[in-house]
Amino acid sequence: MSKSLKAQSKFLSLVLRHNPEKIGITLDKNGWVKVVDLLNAANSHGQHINQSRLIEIVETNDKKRFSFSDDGLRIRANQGHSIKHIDLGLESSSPPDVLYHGTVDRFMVEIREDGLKKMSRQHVHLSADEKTAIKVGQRRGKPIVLSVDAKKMADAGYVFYLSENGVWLTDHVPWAFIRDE
Ligand code: HQG
Repeated sequence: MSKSLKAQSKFLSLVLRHNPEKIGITLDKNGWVKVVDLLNAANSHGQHINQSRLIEIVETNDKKRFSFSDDGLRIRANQGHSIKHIDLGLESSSPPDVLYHGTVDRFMVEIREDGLKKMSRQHVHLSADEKTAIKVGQRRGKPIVLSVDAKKMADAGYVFYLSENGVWLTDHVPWAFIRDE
């Protein structure tokens, strides 16, 4: 991704996941905003994005963070929201036996006590492959990869969702279901 595509993608993450008020837009309860409203608001706040540029950002995004609605008129972030009222309307899904979470040592004392919490986001984020978890942990320092007994959790009644872009989401992972060896 070129630098400005990356910068524009970060801008989209900010307004579509965390802070739409920054540019004076509101998201509907499922996280959608009209493309035309987003583009107008972005351009009046110094982000020069037109329709074809927006399509380029969505299509080239390394983690497929955004989706257009089927009719192409609306856009939303696929996961990662911190805004509380957003319901992505995801169906629950049966997870694989093991899912992974990347973190760093400085959180481990609390994680051992409380398990994985969603912190400021709407869900705990997990991945089906270790490589992704390493990258997620690396954002904060030397990565630690935790293995989560997802199948056991599901059997015990915990609910999992799979986002449009392949991220596994759940509300809380108690320490009893985590292995850190
Ligand atoms: C940690 C990025 C203390 C948790 C990534 C993490 C991901 C605890 C941090 C997505 C804790 C929360 C999400 C507890 C968990 N006590 N710390 N009990 N439980 N933590 O950013 O998973 O590029 O909200 O380990 O790639 O790091 O934005 O979650 O370190 O997919 O699309 O608290 O964000 O994707 O941090 O990252 P985050 P995350 P995007």
